[in-house]
Amino acid sequence: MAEKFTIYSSVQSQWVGVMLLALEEKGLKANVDYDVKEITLSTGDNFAPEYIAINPNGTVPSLTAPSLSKPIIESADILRWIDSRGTKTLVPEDEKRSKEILELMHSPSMTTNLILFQARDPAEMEVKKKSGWNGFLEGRQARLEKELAAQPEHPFYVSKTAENLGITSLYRAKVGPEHEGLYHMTDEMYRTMAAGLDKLESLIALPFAAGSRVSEADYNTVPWLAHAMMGADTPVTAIQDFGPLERLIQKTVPDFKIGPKTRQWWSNVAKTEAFKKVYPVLH
Ligand SMILES: N[C@@H](CCC(=O)N[C@@H](CS)C(=O)NCC(=O)O)C(=O)O
Repeated sequence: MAEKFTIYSSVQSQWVGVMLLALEEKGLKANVDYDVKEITLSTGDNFAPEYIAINPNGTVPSLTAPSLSKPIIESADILRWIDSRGTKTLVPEDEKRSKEILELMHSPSMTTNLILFQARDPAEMEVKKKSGWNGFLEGRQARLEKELAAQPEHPFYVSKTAENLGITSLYRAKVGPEHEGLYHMTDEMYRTMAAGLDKLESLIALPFAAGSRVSEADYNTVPWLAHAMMGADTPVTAIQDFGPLERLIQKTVPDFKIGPKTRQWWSNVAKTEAFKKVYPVLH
């Protein structure tokens, strides 16, 4: 029997979805094939010194196994490691196309944090301040300040605490002129996201992202889109409803549409068993 491994997962995470889709695809079972450690992002468990020792980026997912000399800390690499147990099934037919899709979906300029935390005008900012994301940012900030107090010179805590405070302080402040910079930056970022989704439309092969069968190209893209749709307040069971995400982006790019290939691809991939197991609802 293959060795048992450990996954560091979070129900609050987008990129954990890549790993979960791979586990379902391979038919691996929690507690039998692997142990699960749940990391609560809203209380900054990912910033605990013990977790930073596993993943110096303080992100989820991570995977450890007795045969690995060090943890795997990138979702795309985790998928490949899981896929390499037994016969590989997630290798793309069109490697070049798949590489481009992975680079696009994982690029910092496509971050869905834009949708979750940022605002383009005072009305959006007021809504964000009243949303659950406020508590999420405060929970992280409290944890980061605690860890920084314990290790004041630690480069990770120094930079992460300052980074998180940048956005948290805008949530704390009365909505006013100091938010103007955020609005401008957010608008620009929505333009970039719209262009990225147009690029995805041009890259999708059909019926699946990189050819005739499901591959890593699909399972690195599904979590992005599911999380973006959730962040756009799509009803969580409305898996095929791109309306809320389109309207959100159209506020910056009026003629933006999720294209026909992307729609067809999403409909195809949503029929896979792994998708149905991991995404009974958008998250
Ligand atoms: N490139 C990494 C990104 C992982 C990542 O950013 N994960 C998010 C959750 S979806 C996270 O852990 N964020 C915590 C933080 O940034 O503090 C991957 O694909 O695994």
